[in-house]
Amino acid sequence: MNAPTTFPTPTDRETIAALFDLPFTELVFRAAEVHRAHHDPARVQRATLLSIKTGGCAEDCGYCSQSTFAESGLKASRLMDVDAVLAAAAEAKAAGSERFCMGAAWREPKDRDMAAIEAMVTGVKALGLETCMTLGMLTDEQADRLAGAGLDYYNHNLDTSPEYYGEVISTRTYADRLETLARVRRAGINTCCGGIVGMGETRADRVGFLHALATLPEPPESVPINALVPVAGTVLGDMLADTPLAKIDDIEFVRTVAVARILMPRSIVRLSAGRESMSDMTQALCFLAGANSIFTGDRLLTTGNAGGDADAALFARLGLNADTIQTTAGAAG
Ligand code: SAM
Ligand code: DTB
Ligand code: SF4
Repeated sequence: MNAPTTFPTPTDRETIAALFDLPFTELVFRAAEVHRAHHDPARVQRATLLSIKTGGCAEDCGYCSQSTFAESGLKASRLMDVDAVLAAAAEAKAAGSERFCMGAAWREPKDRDMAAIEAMVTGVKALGLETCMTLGMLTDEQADRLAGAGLDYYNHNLDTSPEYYGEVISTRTYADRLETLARVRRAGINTCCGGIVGMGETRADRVGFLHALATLPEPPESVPINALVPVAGTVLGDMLADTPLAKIDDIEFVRTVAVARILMPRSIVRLSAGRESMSDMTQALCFLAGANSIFTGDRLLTTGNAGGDADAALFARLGLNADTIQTTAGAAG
């Protein structure tokens, strides 16, 4: 048997573009090799999302149902009570989830909300779950407070390439995003940073997006790859309905996951939003190409998700997370 071939991890756009251009089977094969060298290929982490503050957001992200610029009909609500959040987390834990991700539709948190946010972090951790928060831009002081509460991960996405960003969002810049990511890092919190494909970006933008992630001062520990969930009343959701924008091709989506895996070998790559409209086979290809986390449960933040029963059936069908199965896994981490 031949020893696995190793390829250096590329950090320039040309080499990353060349990876995307590989024959599909060769690209997935290389990604699977990288995956096996660093992770157990038969284990997929389950994370659960909760929208702790929904709607009424001042940002104009063209994909988002929660922006005040969208006409999605979503009713804005206030920050949830700590007890209600902890009850939802306990349910997620009982359903087998490992990480609990709390999302707020804020441009940035207000200092008056920070005490409740800290209580959510400590309470969810006490249940034995990993904690993740996504609250928008942070000051240094807010990042330190989250770290002090014991927050494990902060999600803050770059979303797309620096070149395409302005086509999707005008109320903040790529540099703003990078600044918050640096604050999170400096505070000692793990970063969860990824983006969305299928927003009308080109292959070159997907190259630029993954290049930006992989060349951060330190690669993100978690990399969510979302497929656009079209929401009526949002700029991008309406473009998809009126067909100037086509749904991302499944093969191109798997290629994106595979390149992310190759560029960030040790990170958790999460097959995030968009699974509801993906076949089991496409999801299986994503797992083969190195995705090793999903959002489970029947809701994401405001849109539907495949749900616990569907996920249990998928995992059983694919033999994932069956503790009895021995694999040729490398050490995780
Ligand atoms: N307000 C915070 C922020 O934007 O950083 C946190 C919540 S926001 C909803 C978290 C992420 O969800 C966004 O960065 C985006 O990548 C993703 N997202 C939002 N709407 C989406 C959609 N319709 N389809 C796919 N991903 C979406
Ligand atoms: C991420 O990258 N995907 C999650 C999480 N981070 C917070 C959010 C997906 C949201 C999908 C649209 C919705 O349900 O509103
Ligand atoms: Fe607000 Fe986040 Fe939605 Fe953008 S993605 S509109 S920042 S909730």
